[in-house]
Amino acid sequence: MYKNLVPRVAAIHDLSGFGRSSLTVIIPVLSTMGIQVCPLPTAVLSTHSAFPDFHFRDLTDDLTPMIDHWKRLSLRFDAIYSGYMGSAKQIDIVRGFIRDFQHSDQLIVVDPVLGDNGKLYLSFSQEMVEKMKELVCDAKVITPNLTEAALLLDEDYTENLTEKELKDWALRLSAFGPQTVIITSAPVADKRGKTSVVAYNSIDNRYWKVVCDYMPANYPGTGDAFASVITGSLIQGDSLPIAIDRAVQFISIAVRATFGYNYQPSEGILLEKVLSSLNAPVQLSSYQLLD
Ligand code: PXL
Repeated sequence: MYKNLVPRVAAIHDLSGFGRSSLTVIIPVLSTMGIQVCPLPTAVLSTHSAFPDFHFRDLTDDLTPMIDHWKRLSLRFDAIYSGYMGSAKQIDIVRGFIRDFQHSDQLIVVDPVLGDNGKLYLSFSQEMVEKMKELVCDAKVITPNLTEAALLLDEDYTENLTEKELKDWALRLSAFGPQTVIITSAPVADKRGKTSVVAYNSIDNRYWKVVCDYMPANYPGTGDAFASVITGSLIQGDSLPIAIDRAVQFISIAVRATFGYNYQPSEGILLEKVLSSLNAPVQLSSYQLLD
């Protein structure tokens, strides 16, 4: 069996022309981390869906012929990484892709992109939530934010969750199938101005937490950057807590590089200014092992 000279990822996400989200974030992050990205675009949009009047081209009918071509080429992927889906129907196609291209030692990351701040994204309905519940079953790693975790678990969205409840949500999500669950935008009880990432690994039954400062600005695409750093870091062989630490540090640096400007948050974090920090050694690691 041949080995890829550079680790290779199949990236199943949309391409939004403006606003720094999805593939326009995923490709530079993973390329900077030394990973080849092969996009399988689920949709093409003029901008991400937070801008009014965006143009949307669903590529559901193009996925199967593109996948069939990759099969004829016998492509081998070290990781499969999915995110924003163009339609609920695509999820069966993506599940078929995972079945057909799966091999041992392969990383399968599903970022169950559905919503944020307690709300579904504009382009989605409950049907997408139900199909996403199926897709997460095929993943080894999932990276929901708090809103997506609530939607997948049929829980009401609340920011009043204790650490014990967050651990319970992560455990219940891993019962869908993934070995590793990473919940972002997790509240930190009694600490206003802080946010956290809580993770669970069912292989060793350990929970991890990384806390960082909360910045009062909403930049679309930060979830894509976060999940991309997690994917790149795990491909590079990092442990789960180090992968989370690297992703949190990268987002923190990117948000700080952006926040001081008088700038439209809908244009996304100023990724281009901070990409090179991905190649710096991990600075001060701050993860905690939870009881
Ligand atoms: O960042 C997630 C995302 C991806 N793709 C599109 C989006 C969003 C979030 O708004 O609109 C098209």
